[in-house]
Amino acid sequence: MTTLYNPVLNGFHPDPSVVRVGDEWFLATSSFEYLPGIPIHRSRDFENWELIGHVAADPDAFGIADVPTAGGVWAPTIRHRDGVFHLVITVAMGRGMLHFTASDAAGPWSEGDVILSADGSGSVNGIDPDIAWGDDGTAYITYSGLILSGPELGTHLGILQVKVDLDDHIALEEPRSLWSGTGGQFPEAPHLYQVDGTWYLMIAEGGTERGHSISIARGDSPEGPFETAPQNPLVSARSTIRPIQNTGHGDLVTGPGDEWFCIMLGVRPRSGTRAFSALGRETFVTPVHWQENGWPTIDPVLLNPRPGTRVEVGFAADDELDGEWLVVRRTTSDVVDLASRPGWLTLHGDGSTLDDAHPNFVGRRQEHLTNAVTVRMDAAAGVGGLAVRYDENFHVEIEAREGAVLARAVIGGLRQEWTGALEGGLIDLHLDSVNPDAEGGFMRTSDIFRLGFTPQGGTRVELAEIDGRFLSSEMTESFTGRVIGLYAVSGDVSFQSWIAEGDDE
Ligand code: 6LW
Repeated sequence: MTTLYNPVLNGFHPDPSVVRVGDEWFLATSSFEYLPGIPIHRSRDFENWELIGHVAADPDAFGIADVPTAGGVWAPTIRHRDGVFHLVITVAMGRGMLHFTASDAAGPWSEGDVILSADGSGSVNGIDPDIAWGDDGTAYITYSGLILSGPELGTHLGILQVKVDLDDHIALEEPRSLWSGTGGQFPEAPHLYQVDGTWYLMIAEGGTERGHSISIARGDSPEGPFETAPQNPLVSARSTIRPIQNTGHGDLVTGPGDEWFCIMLGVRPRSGTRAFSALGRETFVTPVHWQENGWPTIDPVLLNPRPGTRVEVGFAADDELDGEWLVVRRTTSDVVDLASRPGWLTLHGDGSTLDDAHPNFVGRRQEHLTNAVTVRMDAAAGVGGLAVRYDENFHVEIEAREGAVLARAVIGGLRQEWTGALEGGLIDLHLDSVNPDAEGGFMRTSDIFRLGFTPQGGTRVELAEIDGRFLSSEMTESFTGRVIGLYAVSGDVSFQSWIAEGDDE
């Protein structure tokens, strides 16, 4: 019996798409400004998932070297046909709508071809592309695009479709409008399925926040017309106090026993008022049931977090960092140096800071609501530290230099700093995310950051406590989630170890 852990993927893994190939399942999620981009997870039991690779590691593959926050690599669809994996995405404010292929989902993937509009003038203009093939082999791209309507609706998002030539990567027609849901804002994330000869079009509507939902329609052709299901929406947490909110953006798949499931995104806001989601949008799963009337129902998502984790990393010269480490709009090799000081990870500061678009920063998704990270750093030759980043405008860090330690909170345009004295350069830095409820207070927040340091041979010094709510999905404009990592501002800053312990208490 498959255990359905929820989240399926902890930490920011939004806009999930899943495909089954025999007795293996492959999950692709959005990655925005981070690289390597579009993580691919594989499962052989639909319960345990492992990161097996990424679609691309170079910012030029997506066109995100200078992409603004909230732009970048948006929602993928992953499918498999005749031995080939197909993945389509839109890089918002980047290369546009792209089509990647691979014979192995772990990679290597192709370089990505722009799907051109019918007049060849540039990318098909839309987001959340789905790829599906008709019985005659016609390839369809179904996506969310701008529809110009009359004075009442003006310009709004709707579900569009084009037939495409996947050899020349060009649309074979002008976009056609399909069913666009039940009237919710932002119809998006369309996926087409043929089940027992009937075509189903499933979409998200309501927007990716608290109004998010999943709706479905069906017809005899992949081109429609589609009739709406009587029981839409199939999924929504809106107006509930469910612990998993914003549920939507789903993809259907069969599990090990050929039963059906829906993989989707959601958030886990913490605090009595279900207020702030520190980790961003994560991936969840729930059972689907097909009724006699040919319509599916989808169960509410039930929270069932995996056990806590302890990640311990030593930086050996002959190792590469594993794929969980992320950099911002750069390649990892451009930021990380594991060679010049064997046993240490060295970052070479160039004056850029966490306020900038290209920081010298390498980090890992925060995957648990309660978290404690400790790193050993040599601050003798530079300025750097340990940070939790949401984006350039929302980050919290503890920073060291010869003789001094500083905690800093950057929240929108506001900055606050706390300073401490340090003898010598070798230091342990601590950045904890503490459950506020465990501290006895009923607080309308996600967590409390606790920043401190331990000088070599000394005892831990607490430097600052900072309300965590401002680094959450609800407070920032970013579509990502928290990433905790190492950074350098100037000089050569070396780190010897990384220990991160977390659970979902
Ligand atoms: C994604 C779309 C969305 O493409 O946000 O709010 C975009 N809805 O479905 C990025 O996650």
